[in-house]
Amino acid sequence: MRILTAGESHGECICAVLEGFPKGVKLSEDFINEELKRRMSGVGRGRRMAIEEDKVEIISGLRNKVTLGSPIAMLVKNRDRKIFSQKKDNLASLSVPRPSHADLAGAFKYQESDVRNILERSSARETVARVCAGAVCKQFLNNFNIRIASFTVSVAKASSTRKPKDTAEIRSKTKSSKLNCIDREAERTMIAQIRKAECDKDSLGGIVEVWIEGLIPGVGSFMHFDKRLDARIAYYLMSIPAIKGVENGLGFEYAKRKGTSTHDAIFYTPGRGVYRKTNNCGGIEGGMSNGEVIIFRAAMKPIATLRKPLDSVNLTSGKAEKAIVERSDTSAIAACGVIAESMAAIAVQELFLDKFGQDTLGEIKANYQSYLKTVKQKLKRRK
Ligand code: EPS
Repeated sequence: MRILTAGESHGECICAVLEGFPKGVKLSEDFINEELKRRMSGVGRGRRMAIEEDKVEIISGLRNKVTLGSPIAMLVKNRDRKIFSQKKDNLASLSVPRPSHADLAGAFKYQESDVRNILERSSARETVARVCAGAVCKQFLNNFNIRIASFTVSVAKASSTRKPKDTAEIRSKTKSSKLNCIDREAERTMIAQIRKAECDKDSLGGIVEVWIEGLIPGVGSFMHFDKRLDARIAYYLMSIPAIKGVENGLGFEYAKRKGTSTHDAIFYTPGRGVYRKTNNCGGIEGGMSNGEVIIFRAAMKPIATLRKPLDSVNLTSGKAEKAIVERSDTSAIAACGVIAESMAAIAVQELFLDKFGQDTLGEIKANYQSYLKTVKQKLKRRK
């Protein structure tokens, strides 16, 4: 399966194409729209979200709501479209790059002095396409009872230590949250921090946690580096704009511990089969799912655009100036969780298809069932 996205922040639309998506999967457009709505919400989002009404149009790959195996193309129209018409757009040139944005490196790379030509594509608006693709993959994974959920762990220094039991708890608790949070008390502090940052014309980052539940052991592979499940998920999470760190399981904390007290010991009873009492490695060993819940964290830096801009340089005149001030978010942490879920869904589906086949859902289900039998037989033999 391959995924491509296209579109500029203020172009006609944002698009996603999924090639190699299996035939026979029933897709709900409503579900994709619910996911898009989740991406738009959350305290700290900017005025653009009040303009847009992100709704997907599926323009190929389906017949009677069921996938054909042909490329699935989706588009979401931008209401705030200004560029890419045949007419001259009258958008002012932007010559002073924002520190921490793609502006300066992009201007070097594409030999530009107008960073408008860089920021249109580097804008996090592109994540609309990823959420569409992720929502399609989630619906495929649903056939195998694989559930994906996320929650906000922290905003700046305000953090929650609450651990959920499972994805069902994450879903039910985050549903009514304004910040994709499972901890109401911590959420209040997080919201207060965002409100303060808004007043201070500042921006904030945070940490999100993603849970993937129900994946059977053996998805991903140690046979080659690019087939490792942890590597694939980390790569895709790292590709989300503003992400600066990714952890699996205990992550960086693991490095401080001793092996004897931290590795997840293996137990067996005839009733339960093989099981673990801990999940410090976050559901992945040797680049493969081990049957435990898969847990990742992603750290988002503060949004690059500041209403109290930092020092920069005018690329046309070479003179010192304050960076450009564009409309932006104060915090996009709630959206980040939804996007992280989407990227995790894409990564998991890719390696799931590597193991169980690509063409039709029926074939993949048959392969899955026969593999499941061998896993169960192995457990029985140990009785
Ligand atoms: C975003 C749309 C953008 C920004 C934000 C996310 O819209 P506009 O630039 O018109 O305000 O609000 O993008 C960025 C933070 C960025 O750095 O580009 C969206 O749809 O998520």
